[in-house]
Amino acid sequence: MAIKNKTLRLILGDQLNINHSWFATVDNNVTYVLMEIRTETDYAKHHLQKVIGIFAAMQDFAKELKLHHHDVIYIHLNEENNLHRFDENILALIDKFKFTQFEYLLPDEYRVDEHMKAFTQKLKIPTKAFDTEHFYSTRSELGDLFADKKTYLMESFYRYMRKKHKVLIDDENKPLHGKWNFDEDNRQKLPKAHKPVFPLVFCNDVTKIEAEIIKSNVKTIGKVDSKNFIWPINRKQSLELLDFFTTNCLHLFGTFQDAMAPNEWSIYHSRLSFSMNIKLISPKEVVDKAIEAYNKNPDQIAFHQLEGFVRQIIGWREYMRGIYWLKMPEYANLNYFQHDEKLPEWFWTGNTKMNCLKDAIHQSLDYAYAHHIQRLMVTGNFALLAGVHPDEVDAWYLGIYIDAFEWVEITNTRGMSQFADGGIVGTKPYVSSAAYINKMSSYCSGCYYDKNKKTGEKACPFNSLYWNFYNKHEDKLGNNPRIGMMYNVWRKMNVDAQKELLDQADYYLKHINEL
Ligand code: FAD
Ligand code: DLZ
Ligand code: SF4
Repeated sequence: MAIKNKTLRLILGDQLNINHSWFATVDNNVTYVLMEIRTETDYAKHHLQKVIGIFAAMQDFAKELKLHHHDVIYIHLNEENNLHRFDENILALIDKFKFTQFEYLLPDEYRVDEHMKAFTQKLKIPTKAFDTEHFYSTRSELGDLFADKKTYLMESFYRYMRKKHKVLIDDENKPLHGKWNFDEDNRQKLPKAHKPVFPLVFCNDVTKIEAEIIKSNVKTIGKVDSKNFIWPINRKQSLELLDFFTTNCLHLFGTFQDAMAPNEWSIYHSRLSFSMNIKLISPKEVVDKAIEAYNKNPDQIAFHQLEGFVRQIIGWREYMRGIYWLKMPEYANLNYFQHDEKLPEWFWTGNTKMNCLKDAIHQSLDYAYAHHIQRLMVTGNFALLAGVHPDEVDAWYLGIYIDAFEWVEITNTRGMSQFADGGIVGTKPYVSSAAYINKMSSYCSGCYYDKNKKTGEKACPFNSLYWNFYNKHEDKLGNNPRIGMMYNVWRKMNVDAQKELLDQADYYLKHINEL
Protein backbone atom coordinates (compact mmCIF):
# COMPACT_ATOMS: atom_id res chain seq x y z
CA MET A 1 0.00 0.00 0.00
CA ALA A 2 1.35 3.44 -0.95
CA ILE A 3 1.91 5.87 1.92
CA LYS A 4 1.38 9.52 1.10
CA ASN A 5 3.69 12.38 2.21
CA LYS A 6 6.02 10.07 4.02
CA THR A 7 9.52 11.08 5.04
CA LEU A 8 12.41 8.66 5.46
CA ARG A 9 15.17 9.80 7.82
CA LEU A 10 18.57 8.09 7.97
CA ILE A 11 20.48 7.80 11.27
CA LEU A 12 24.13 6.68 11.03
CA GLY A 13 25.85 4.54 13.64
CA ASP A 14 27.62 7.56 15.12
CA GLN A 15 24.53 9.80 15.20
CA LEU A 16 22.70 8.42 18.23
CA ASN A 17 21.68 11.76 19.72
CA ILE A 18 18.30 11.30 21.39
CA ASN A 19 18.20 15.01 22.24
CA HIS A 20 18.20 15.98 18.57
CA SER A 21 15.26 18.18 17.56
CA TRP A 22 14.18 15.46 15.10
CA PHE A 23 12.95 13.39 18.01
CA ALA A 24 11.24 16.15 20.01
CA THR A 25 7.85 15.31 18.52
CA VAL A 26 6.39 12.11 17.17
CA ASP A 27 5.26 12.45 13.58
CA ASN A 28 3.36 9.57 12.03
CA ASN A 29 4.58 10.60 8.61
CA VAL A 30 8.22 10.13 9.52
CA THR A 31 10.11 6.82 9.51
CA TYR A 32 13.65 6.47 10.82
CA VAL A 33 16.10 3.95 9.41
CA LEU A 34 19.30 2.53 10.91
CA MET A 35 21.32 -0.07 9.04
CA GLU A 36 24.19 -2.44 9.80
CA ILE A 37 26.07 -2.59 6.51
CA ARG A 38 29.28 -3.95 5.03
CA THR A 39 30.60 -0.68 3.59
CA GLU A 40 30.88 0.49 7.22
CA THR A 41 32.16 -2.72 8.78
CA ASP A 42 34.77 -3.11 6.05
CA TYR A 43 36.29 0.33 5.30
CA ALA A 44 38.81 -0.46 8.06
CA LYS A 45 39.69 -3.65 9.88
CA HIS A 46 37.90 -2.59 13.05
CA HIS A 47 38.38 -3.94 16.54
CA LEU A 48 35.66 -6.50 17.30
CA GLN A 49 34.59 -4.40 20.31
CA LYS A 50 34.15 -1.35 18.08
CA VAL A 51 31.77 -3.11 15.68
CA ILE A 52 29.90 -4.73 18.56
CA GLY A 53 29.72 -1.45 20.49
CA ILE A 54 28.30 0.44 17.54
CA PHE A 55 25.75 -2.23 16.66
CA ALA A 56 24.68 -2.62 20.29
CA ALA A 57 24.26 1.14 20.63
CA MET A 58 22.36 1.36 17.31
CA GLN A 59 20.01 -1.45 18.37
CA ASP A 60 19.43 0.11 21.78
CA PHE A 61 18.78 3.49 20.16
CA ALA A 62 16.22 1.99 17.75
CA LYS A 63 14.50 0.36 20.72
CA GLU A 64 14.37 3.68 22.55
CA LEU A 65 12.91 5.48 19.52
CA LYS A 66 10.21 2.82 19.27
CA LEU A 67 9.47 3.18 22.99
CA HIS A 68 8.85 6.85 22.29
CA HIS A 69 6.43 5.81 19.52
CA HIS A 70 8.63 6.74 16.59
CA ASP A 71 8.37 4.62 13.47
CA VAL A 72 11.68 2.78 12.96
CA ILE A 73 13.12 0.42 10.37
CA TYR A 74 16.23 -1.45 11.54
CA ILE A 75 18.22 -3.39 8.95
CA HIS A 76 20.33 -6.09 10.63
CA LEU A 77 23.68 -7.24 9.28
CA ASN A 78 22.50 -10.64 8.07
CA GLU A 79 19.01 -9.65 6.96
CA GLU A 80 18.12 -11.12 3.60
CA ASN A 81 17.27 -7.89 1.82
CA ASN A 82 20.21 -5.90 3.18
CA LEU A 83 22.04 -4.40 0.19
CA HIS A 84 24.92 -3.24 2.41
CA ARG A 85 25.15 0.30 1.05
CA PHE A 86 23.43 3.41 2.39
CA ASP A 87 22.23 4.52 -1.06
CA GLU A 88 20.97 1.13 -2.23
CA ASN A 89 19.12 0.34 0.99
CA ILE A 90 17.50 3.77 0.95
CA LEU A 91 16.46 3.43 -2.69
CA ALA A 92 14.93 0.05 -1.96
CA LEU A 93 12.97 1.48 0.99
CA ILE A 94 11.76 4.45 -1.04
CA ASP A 95 10.63 2.10 -3.73
CA LYS A 96 8.93 -0.33 -1.35
CA PHE A 97 7.17 2.19 0.91
CA LYS A 98 6.80 5.07 -1.57
CA PHE A 99 8.49 7.67 0.63
CA THR A 100 8.08 11.16 -0.81
CA GLN A 101 10.94 12.85 1.03
CA PHE A 102 14.39 11.82 2.28
CA GLU A 103 16.31 13.48 5.11
CA TYR A 104 19.67 12.76 6.78
CA LEU A 105 22.01 14.17 9.38
CA LEU A 106 25.33 15.59 8.15
CA PRO A 107 27.90 12.78 8.40
CA ASP A 108 31.11 13.38 10.33
CA GLU A 109 33.21 11.53 7.80
CA TYR A 110 34.22 13.00 4.44
CA ARG A 111 33.75 9.69 2.58
CA VAL A 112 30.15 9.29 3.79
CA ASP A 113 29.43 12.99 3.31
CA GLU A 114 30.46 12.77 -0.35
CA HIS A 115 28.48 9.57 -0.76
CA MET A 116 25.33 11.19 0.60
CA LYS A 117 25.80 14.34 -1.49
CA ALA A 118 26.23 12.37 -4.70
CA PHE A 119 23.33 10.08 -3.87
CA THR A 120 20.86 12.81 -2.92
CA GLN A 121 21.70 14.88 -6.00
CA LYS A 122 20.45 12.03 -8.14
CA LEU A 123 17.47 11.17 -5.96
CA LYS A 124 14.12 11.99 -7.55
CA ILE A 125 12.37 13.03 -4.31
CA PRO A 126 13.15 16.17 -2.25
CA THR A 127 15.99 15.76 0.25
CA LYS A 128 17.33 17.76 3.13
CA ALA A 129 20.42 17.49 5.36
CA PHE A 130 20.35 18.54 9.02
CA ASP A 131 23.04 19.38 11.55
CA THR A 132 23.69 16.67 14.16
CA GLU A 133 23.29 19.27 16.96
CA HIS A 134 26.24 17.73 18.79
CA PHE A 135 29.37 19.86 18.45
CA TYR A 136 30.05 23.32 19.89
CA SER A 137 31.40 24.59 16.57
CA THR A 138 30.27 24.31 12.96
CA ARG A 139 32.27 22.46 10.32
CA SER A 140 33.64 25.71 8.88
CA GLU A 141 34.10 27.77 12.06
CA LEU A 142 37.80 27.02 12.56
CA GLY A 143 38.53 27.76 8.91
CA ASP A 144 36.70 31.11 9.19
CA LEU A 145 38.54 32.00 12.41
CA PHE A 146 41.95 31.40 10.83
CA ALA A 147 41.00 32.67 7.35
CA ASP A 148 43.76 35.29 7.19
CA LYS A 149 46.32 33.37 9.24
CA LYS A 150 49.21 31.17 8.13
CA THR A 151 49.07 28.85 11.13
CA TYR A 152 46.26 27.21 13.09
CA LEU A 153 47.23 27.43 16.72
CA MET A 154 45.08 25.22 18.95
CA GLU A 155 45.64 27.59 21.88
CA SER A 156 44.11 30.52 19.93
CA PHE A 157 41.12 28.39 18.92
CA TYR A 158 40.69 27.23 22.50
CA ARG A 159 40.63 30.78 23.86
CA TYR A 160 38.13 31.77 21.18
CA MET A 161 35.91 28.84 22.20
CA ARG A 162 36.16 29.66 25.91
CA LYS A 163 35.08 33.25 25.24
CA LYS A 164 32.38 32.41 22.74
CA HIS A 165 30.75 29.76 24.94
CA LYS A 166 31.50 31.52 28.24
CA VAL A 167 33.32 28.51 29.67
CA LEU A 168 35.53 29.21 32.73
CA ILE A 169 35.34 32.93 31.93
CA ASP A 170 34.69 35.88 34.25
CA ASP A 171 32.38 38.85 33.65
CA GLU A 172 35.11 40.73 31.79
CA ASN A 173 35.68 37.87 29.36
CA LYS A 174 38.95 36.97 31.11
CA PRO A 175 39.92 33.41 32.03
CA LEU A 176 39.00 32.33 35.55
CA HIS A 177 41.99 32.29 37.93
CA GLY A 178 43.94 34.59 35.63
CA LYS A 179 45.37 32.12 33.10
CA TRP A 180 44.08 30.24 30.07
CA ASN A 181 46.19 27.16 30.51
CA PHE A 182 47.36 25.45 33.71
CA ASP A 183 49.35 22.66 32.10
CA GLU A 184 52.46 23.28 34.15
CA ASP A 185 50.56 22.00 37.24
CA ASN A 186 49.70 18.76 35.46
CA ARG A 187 51.50 15.70 34.14
CA GLN A 188 53.22 13.74 36.86
CA LYS A 189 54.34 10.13 36.92
CA LEU A 190 52.30 7.73 39.09
CA PRO A 191 54.05 7.34 42.46
CA LYS A 192 55.19 3.73 43.07
CA ALA A 193 52.65 2.97 45.78
CA HIS A 194 49.78 4.76 44.06
CA LYS A 195 46.96 2.53 42.83
CA PRO A 196 44.66 4.39 40.40
CA VAL A 197 40.91 4.09 40.78
CA PHE A 198 39.43 0.84 39.48
CA PRO A 199 37.63 1.76 36.23
CA LEU A 200 33.85 1.54 35.99
CA VAL A 201 33.02 -1.08 33.36
CA PHE A 202 29.66 -2.43 32.23
CA CYS A 203 28.53 -6.05 31.83
CA ASN A 204 26.46 -5.89 28.67
CA ASP A 205 25.53 -9.22 27.13
CA VAL A 206 26.32 -8.79 23.43
CA THR A 207 26.67 -12.48 22.56
CA LYS A 208 23.97 -12.33 19.87
CA ILE A 209 25.62 -9.41 18.14
CA GLU A 210 29.02 -11.11 18.27
CA ALA A 211 27.50 -14.26 16.73
CA GLU A 212 26.00 -12.25 13.86
CA ILE A 213 29.31 -10.56 13.17
CA ILE A 214 31.13 -13.88 13.15
CA LYS A 215 28.42 -15.45 10.94
CA SER A 216 28.82 -12.68 8.36
CA ASN A 217 32.60 -13.15 8.32
CA VAL A 218 33.40 -9.49 8.98
CA LYS A 219 37.19 -9.27 9.49
CA THR A 220 38.02 -7.78 12.87
CA ILE A 221 40.93 -7.45 15.28
CA GLY A 222 41.18 -7.85 19.04
CA LYS A 223 38.99 -9.83 21.38
CA VAL A 224 35.88 -9.40 23.48
CA ASP A 225 34.22 -10.85 26.55
CA SER A 226 30.80 -10.73 24.95
CA LYS A 227 28.90 -11.74 28.09
CA ASN A 228 30.44 -8.76 29.86
CA PHE A 229 30.91 -6.05 27.25
CA ILE A 230 32.60 -3.26 29.15
CA TRP A 231 31.69 -0.19 27.07
CA PRO A 232 28.56 1.96 27.51
CA ILE A 233 26.02 1.13 24.81
CA ASN A 234 23.32 3.67 25.61
CA ARG A 235 22.78 7.08 27.09
CA LYS A 236 22.02 5.82 30.58
CA GLN A 237 25.35 4.00 30.82
CA SER A 238 27.20 6.93 29.26
CA LEU A 239 25.76 9.24 31.92
CA GLU A 240 26.80 6.75 34.61
CA LEU A 241 30.34 6.77 33.23
CA LEU A 242 30.33 10.58 33.19
CA ASP A 243 29.16 10.62 36.79
CA PHE A 244 31.83 8.09 37.74
CA PHE A 245 34.47 10.25 36.08
CA THR A 246 33.49 13.50 37.79
CA THR A 247 33.18 11.76 41.18
CA ASN A 248 36.26 9.52 41.07
CA CYS A 249 38.71 10.71 38.43
CA LEU A 250 38.44 14.44 37.72
CA HIS A 251 40.33 15.41 40.90
CA LEU A 252 43.46 13.68 39.53
CA PHE A 253 42.79 13.90 35.79
CA GLY A 254 45.41 16.55 34.96
CA THR A 255 47.97 15.36 37.47
CA PHE A 256 48.19 11.89 35.90
CA GLN A 257 47.06 12.75 32.39
CA ASP A 258 50.36 11.67 30.84
CA ALA A 259 51.25 8.91 33.29
CA MET A 260 51.61 5.30 32.14
CA ALA A 261 52.04 2.08 34.09
CA PRO A 262 51.97 -1.62 33.19
CA ASN A 263 48.46 -3.11 33.42
CA GLU A 264 46.89 0.24 34.31
CA TRP A 265 44.79 0.80 31.24
CA SER A 266 42.73 3.82 32.11
CA ILE A 267 44.33 5.57 35.13
CA TYR A 268 42.19 8.73 35.66
CA HIS A 269 41.00 9.11 32.06
CA SER A 270 37.30 9.47 31.39
CA ARG A 271 36.88 6.85 28.60
CA LEU A 272 34.00 9.01 27.39
CA SER A 273 35.28 9.35 23.81
CA PHE A 274 33.17 6.45 22.48
CA SER A 275 29.96 7.78 24.06
CA MET A 276 30.69 11.26 22.77
CA ASN A 277 31.79 10.23 19.29
CA ILE A 278 28.63 8.22 18.64
CA LYS A 279 26.71 11.11 20.25
CA LEU A 280 25.07 9.26 23.11
CA ILE A 281 26.17 12.27 25.15
CA SER A 282 27.19 15.74 24.04
CA PRO A 283 30.47 17.55 24.71
CA LYS A 284 28.47 20.34 26.33
CA GLU A 285 26.89 18.08 28.92
CA VAL A 286 30.30 16.55 29.69
CA VAL A 287 31.89 19.99 30.15
CA ASP A 288 28.92 21.33 32.16
CA LYS A 289 28.94 18.28 34.44
CA ALA A 290 32.67 18.63 35.10
CA ILE A 291 32.25 22.32 35.93
CA GLU A 292 29.31 21.52 38.20
CA ALA A 293 31.41 18.90 40.02
CA TYR A 294 34.18 21.47 40.52
CA ASN A 295 31.76 24.17 41.72
CA LYS A 296 30.23 21.77 44.24
CA ASN A 297 33.58 20.59 45.46
CA PRO A 298 36.37 23.13 44.87
CA ASP A 299 38.30 21.81 47.88
CA GLN A 300 38.55 18.36 46.31
CA ILE A 301 38.99 19.30 42.66
CA ALA A 302 41.73 21.83 41.92
CA PHE A 303 41.05 24.27 39.10
CA HIS A 304 43.96 23.00 36.96
CA GLN A 305 42.41 19.52 36.84
CA LEU A 306 39.17 20.96 35.51
CA GLU A 307 40.82 23.32 33.02
CA GLY A 308 42.97 20.50 31.62
CA PHE A 309 39.89 18.35 31.03
CA VAL A 310 37.78 21.15 29.53
CA ARG A 311 40.65 21.99 27.14
CA GLN A 312 40.64 18.46 25.73
CA ILE A 313 36.99 18.78 24.82
CA ILE A 314 36.23 22.33 23.76
CA GLY A 315 39.84 22.75 22.61
CA TRP A 316 41.37 19.66 21.04
CA ARG A 317 38.22 17.78 20.07
CA GLU A 318 36.54 20.72 18.32
CA TYR A 319 39.88 21.88 16.87
CA MET A 320 40.55 18.49 15.25
CA ARG A 321 37.10 18.50 13.68
CA GLY A 322 37.65 22.01 12.32
CA ILE A 323 41.02 21.03 10.80
CA TYR A 324 39.43 17.93 9.26
CA TRP A 325 36.75 19.86 7.41
CA LEU A 326 39.18 22.59 6.39
CA LYS A 327 41.81 20.26 4.98
CA MET A 328 40.01 17.18 3.65
CA PRO A 329 40.32 15.42 1.26
CA GLU A 330 43.97 16.45 0.61
CA TYR A 331 44.81 15.80 4.26
CA ALA A 332 44.39 12.04 3.83
CA ASN A 333 47.31 11.92 1.36
CA LEU A 334 49.84 14.09 3.18
CA ASN A 335 53.20 12.43 3.80
CA TYR A 336 55.61 15.26 4.68
CA PHE A 337 58.58 12.98 5.39
CA GLN A 338 57.82 10.67 2.46
CA HIS A 339 57.83 7.74 4.86
CA ASP A 340 57.17 4.39 3.20
CA GLU A 341 57.96 1.57 5.64
CA LYS A 342 55.49 -1.10 6.68
CA LEU A 343 54.04 -1.24 10.18
CA PRO A 344 55.92 -3.87 12.25
CA GLU A 345 53.98 -7.13 12.41
CA TRP A 346 53.84 -7.04 16.19
CA PHE A 347 51.58 -3.97 16.08
CA TRP A 348 48.82 -6.51 15.38
CA THR A 349 49.82 -8.97 18.16
CA GLY A 350 51.75 -7.10 20.84
CA ASN A 351 54.53 -9.70 20.58
CA THR A 352 57.53 -7.47 21.11
CA LYS A 353 60.19 -7.36 23.80
CA MET A 354 59.76 -3.60 24.15
CA ASN A 355 57.75 -3.36 27.35
CA CYS A 356 56.08 -0.02 26.66
CA LEU A 357 54.89 -1.12 23.22
CA LYS A 358 53.95 -4.59 24.42
CA ASP A 359 51.74 -3.15 27.15
CA ALA A 360 50.14 -0.42 25.00
CA ILE A 361 49.38 -2.84 22.14
CA HIS A 362 48.13 -5.70 24.33
CA GLN A 363 45.84 -3.33 26.17
CA SER A 364 44.57 -1.94 22.85
CA LEU A 365 43.77 -5.46 21.64
CA ASP A 366 42.14 -6.34 24.97
CA TYR A 367 40.09 -3.17 25.54
CA ALA A 368 40.01 -1.32 22.19
CA TYR A 369 41.41 1.57 24.23
CA ALA A 370 44.68 3.26 25.06
CA HIS A 371 44.93 6.72 26.53
CA HIS A 372 46.36 9.71 24.72
CA ILE A 373 49.99 9.44 25.78
CA GLN A 374 50.14 5.74 24.99
CA ARG A 375 48.81 6.54 21.49
CA LEU A 376 51.08 9.55 21.00
CA MET A 377 54.33 8.78 22.81
CA VAL A 378 54.50 4.99 22.61
CA THR A 379 52.86 3.55 19.47
CA GLY A 380 52.79 6.80 17.46
CA ASN A 381 56.29 7.77 18.51
CA PHE A 382 57.67 4.40 17.43
CA ALA A 383 55.84 4.38 14.08
CA LEU A 384 57.23 7.83 13.28
CA LEU A 385 60.78 6.96 14.33
CA ALA A 386 60.55 3.80 12.22
CA GLY A 387 59.46 5.78 9.15
CA VAL A 388 56.18 3.92 8.67
CA HIS A 389 53.93 5.09 5.84
CA PRO A 390 51.13 7.27 7.32
CA ASP A 391 48.52 5.21 5.44
CA GLU A 392 49.58 2.15 7.44
CA VAL A 393 49.60 4.08 10.69
CA ASP A 394 46.16 5.54 9.97
CA ALA A 395 44.70 2.15 9.11
CA TRP A 396 45.88 0.78 12.44
CA TYR A 397 44.52 3.66 14.53
CA LEU A 398 41.24 3.80 12.59
CA GLY A 399 40.67 0.12 13.28
CA ILE A 400 41.90 -0.56 16.75
CA TYR A 401 40.22 2.02 18.99
CA ILE A 402 36.58 1.96 20.01
CA ASP A 403 36.45 5.75 19.58
CA ALA A 404 38.10 5.82 16.14
CA PHE A 405 36.21 7.87 13.55
CA GLU A 406 38.16 9.44 10.77
CA TRP A 407 37.54 13.12 11.62
CA VAL A 408 39.29 12.73 14.97
CA GLU A 409 41.53 9.77 14.14
CA ILE A 410 43.29 11.11 11.05
CA THR A 411 43.93 14.58 12.46
CA ASN A 412 45.46 13.03 15.56
CA THR A 413 47.39 10.32 13.73
CA ARG A 414 48.55 11.85 10.47
CA GLY A 415 48.67 15.30 12.01
CA MET A 416 49.60 15.40 15.66
CA SER A 417 51.37 12.06 15.87
CA GLN A 418 53.07 11.49 12.50
CA PHE A 419 53.63 15.18 11.51
CA ALA A 420 52.71 14.01 7.99
CA ASP A 421 50.86 17.33 7.54
CA GLY A 422 54.16 19.19 7.89
CA GLY A 423 52.95 21.19 10.89
CA ILE A 424 49.29 22.07 10.41
CA VAL A 425 48.24 20.55 13.73
CA GLY A 426 51.52 20.54 15.66
CA THR A 427 54.53 22.78 15.70
CA LYS A 428 57.03 19.92 15.93
CA PRO A 429 57.02 16.13 15.67
CA TYR A 430 56.20 14.25 18.85
CA VAL A 431 59.23 11.98 19.08
CA SER A 432 61.23 10.95 22.08
CA SER A 433 63.96 8.62 23.22
CA ALA A 434 63.57 6.29 26.23
CA ALA A 435 64.10 9.28 28.53
CA TYR A 436 60.55 10.61 28.11
CA ILE A 437 58.90 7.18 28.36
CA ASN A 438 60.89 6.49 31.51
CA LYS A 439 59.98 9.90 32.93
CA MET A 440 56.24 9.26 32.54
CA SER A 441 56.03 5.51 33.20
CA SER A 442 57.40 2.51 35.02
CA TYR A 443 57.70 0.48 31.82
CA CYS A 444 61.48 0.67 31.47
CA SER A 445 62.35 -1.04 34.74
CA GLY A 446 60.64 -4.24 33.57
CA CYS A 447 61.95 -4.14 30.02
CA TYR A 448 64.25 -6.51 28.12
CA TYR A 449 66.00 -3.44 26.74
CA ASP A 450 68.17 -1.01 28.68
CA LYS A 451 66.77 2.52 28.71
CA ASN A 452 70.21 3.99 29.38
CA LYS A 453 71.98 2.30 26.49
CA LYS A 454 72.03 3.96 23.09
CA THR A 455 74.06 1.36 21.24
CA GLY A 456 75.17 -2.23 21.73
CA GLU A 457 73.36 -5.26 23.01
CA LYS A 458 69.92 -4.59 24.52
CA ALA A 459 70.15 -0.85 23.85
CA CYS A 460 66.64 0.64 23.91
CA PRO A 461 65.58 1.00 20.24
CA PHE A 462 63.95 4.38 20.90
CA ASN A 463 67.38 5.88 21.64
CA SER A 464 69.14 5.26 18.33
CA LEU A 465 65.98 5.59 16.24
CA TYR A 466 65.46 9.02 17.77
CA TRP A 467 68.78 10.38 16.54
CA ASN A 468 68.43 8.58 13.25
CA PHE A 469 65.09 10.36 12.72
CA TYR A 470 66.56 13.81 13.35
CA ASN A 471 69.56 13.09 11.19
CA LYS A 472 67.45 11.78 8.32
CA HIS A 473 65.11 14.77 8.33
CA GLU A 474 67.57 17.58 9.01
CA ASP A 475 66.58 19.28 5.75
CA LYS A 476 62.97 19.51 6.91
CA LEU A 477 63.47 20.05 10.65
CA GLY A 478 66.94 21.55 11.06
CA ASN A 479 65.65 25.13 11.15
CA ASN A 480 62.67 24.51 13.40
CA PRO A 481 63.34 26.73 16.43
CA ARG A 482 61.43 24.34 18.72
CA ILE A 483 63.99 21.59 18.12
CA GLY A 484 67.10 23.68 17.63
CA MET A 485 68.51 22.45 20.92
CA MET A 486 68.39 18.79 19.79
CA TYR A 487 70.17 19.65 16.56
CA ASN A 488 72.84 21.47 18.53
CA VAL A 489 73.45 18.33 20.58
CA TRP A 490 73.55 16.19 17.42
CA ARG A 491 75.88 18.52 15.57
CA LYS A 492 78.26 18.70 18.54
CA MET A 493 78.45 14.90 18.80
CA ASN A 494 81.66 13.40 17.41
CA VAL A 495 81.43 11.63 14.07
CA ASP A 496 82.19 8.17 15.50
CA ALA A 497 79.42 8.47 18.08
CA GLN A 498 77.01 9.63 15.38
CA LYS A 499 77.98 6.70 13.16
CA GLU A 500 77.51 4.22 15.97
CA LEU A 501 74.01 5.52 16.63
CA LEU A 502 73.07 5.46 12.94
CA ASP A 503 74.45 1.92 12.52
CA GLN A 504 72.47 0.77 15.54
CA ALA A 505 69.29 2.35 14.17
CA ASP A 506 69.95 0.79 10.78
CA TYR A 507 70.30 -2.64 12.38
CA TYR A 508 67.06 -2.21 14.33
CA LEU A 509 65.16 -1.00 11.27
CA LYS A 510 66.37 -4.00 9.27
CA HIS A 511 65.26 -6.36 12.07
CA ILE A 512 62.15 -4.46 13.08
CA ASN A 513 59.87 -7.50 13.27
CA GLU A 514 62.22 -9.11 15.80
CA LEU A 515 62.30 -6.24 18.26
P1 FAD B 1 40.33 11.71 28.23
O1 FAD B 1 41.78 11.69 28.45
O2 FAD B 1 39.45 11.43 29.39
O3 FAD B 1 39.97 13.11 27.60
C1 FAD B 1 38.62 13.61 27.61
C2 FAD B 1 38.10 13.82 26.21
O4 FAD B 1 38.86 14.82 25.55
C3 FAD B 1 38.18 12.60 25.31
O5 FAD B 1 37.08 11.73 25.52
C4 FAD B 1 38.16 13.23 23.93
O6 FAD B 1 36.84 13.45 23.50
C5 FAD B 1 38.85 14.58 24.15
N1 FAD B 1 40.22 14.55 23.67
C6 FAD B 1 41.35 14.40 24.38
N2 FAD B 1 42.45 14.51 23.58
C7 FAD B 1 41.97 14.70 22.34
C8 FAD B 1 42.59 14.87 21.09
N3 FAD B 1 43.91 14.88 20.94
N4 FAD B 1 41.79 15.02 20.02
C9 FAD B 1 40.46 15.04 20.13
N5 FAD B 1 39.82 14.89 21.29
C10 FAD B 1 40.57 14.72 22.38
N6 FAD B 1 40.40 10.42 19.89
C11 FAD B 1 39.23 9.96 19.43
O7 FAD B 1 38.18 10.30 19.97
N7 FAD B 1 39.19 9.12 18.36
C12 FAD B 1 40.32 8.70 17.73
O8 FAD B 1 40.24 7.95 16.76
C13 FAD B 1 41.58 9.16 18.22
N8 FAD B 1 42.74 8.75 17.64
C14 FAD B 1 43.93 9.19 18.14
C15 FAD B 1 45.11 8.76 17.52
C16 FAD B 1 46.34 9.21 17.98
C17 FAD B 1 47.60 8.79 17.28
C18 FAD B 1 46.38 10.07 19.09
C19 FAD B 1 47.69 10.57 19.60
C20 FAD B 1 45.23 10.49 19.72
C21 FAD B 1 43.97 10.07 19.26
N9 FAD B 1 42.77 10.48 19.85
C22 FAD B 1 41.58 10.03 19.34
C23 FAD B 1 42.77 11.48 20.93
C24 FAD B 1 42.79 10.90 22.36
O9 FAD B 1 43.86 10.01 22.49
C25 FAD B 1 41.48 10.23 22.72
O10 FAD B 1 40.42 11.12 22.51
C26 FAD B 1 41.44 9.81 24.18
O11 FAD B 1 42.52 8.95 24.44
C27 FAD B 1 40.12 9.13 24.48
O12 FAD B 1 40.13 8.61 25.78
P2 FAD B 1 39.33 9.31 26.96
O13 FAD B 1 37.90 9.47 26.58
O14 FAD B 1 39.62 8.53 28.18
O15 FAD B 1 40.00 10.71 27.03
C1 DLZ C 1 31.98 2.35 12.31
C2 DLZ C 1 30.66 1.84 11.86
C3 DLZ C 1 30.47 0.47 11.67
C4 DLZ C 1 31.53 -0.52 11.99
N1 DLZ C 1 29.31 0.00 11.20
C5 DLZ C 1 28.29 0.84 10.92
C6 DLZ C 1 27.07 0.39 10.35
O1 DLZ C 1 26.89 -0.79 10.07
N2 DLZ C 1 26.11 1.29 10.09
C7 DLZ C 1 26.27 2.61 10.32
O2 DLZ C 1 25.34 3.39 10.09
N3 DLZ C 1 27.42 3.07 10.83
C8 DLZ C 1 28.42 2.24 11.13
N4 DLZ C 1 29.61 2.70 11.60
C9 DLZ C 1 29.76 4.15 11.78
C10 DLZ C 1 29.95 4.83 10.43
O3 DLZ C 1 31.13 4.34 9.81
C11 DLZ C 1 29.98 6.33 10.62
O4 DLZ C 1 28.67 6.74 10.83
C12 DLZ C 1 30.55 7.05 9.45
O5 DLZ C 1 31.93 6.83 9.42
C13 DLZ C 1 30.29 8.56 9.50
O6 DLZ C 1 31.03 9.15 10.52
FE1 SF4 D 1 60.21 1.15 26.01
FE2 SF4 D 1 62.89 1.42 25.75
FE3 SF4 D 1 61.75 1.73 28.14
FE4 SF4 D 1 61.87 -0.69 27.00
S1 SF4 D 1 63.59 0.58 27.69
S2 SF4 D 1 60.10 0.22 28.03
S3 SF4 D 1 61.59 -0.16 24.86
S4 SF4 D 1 61.43 3.01 26.34
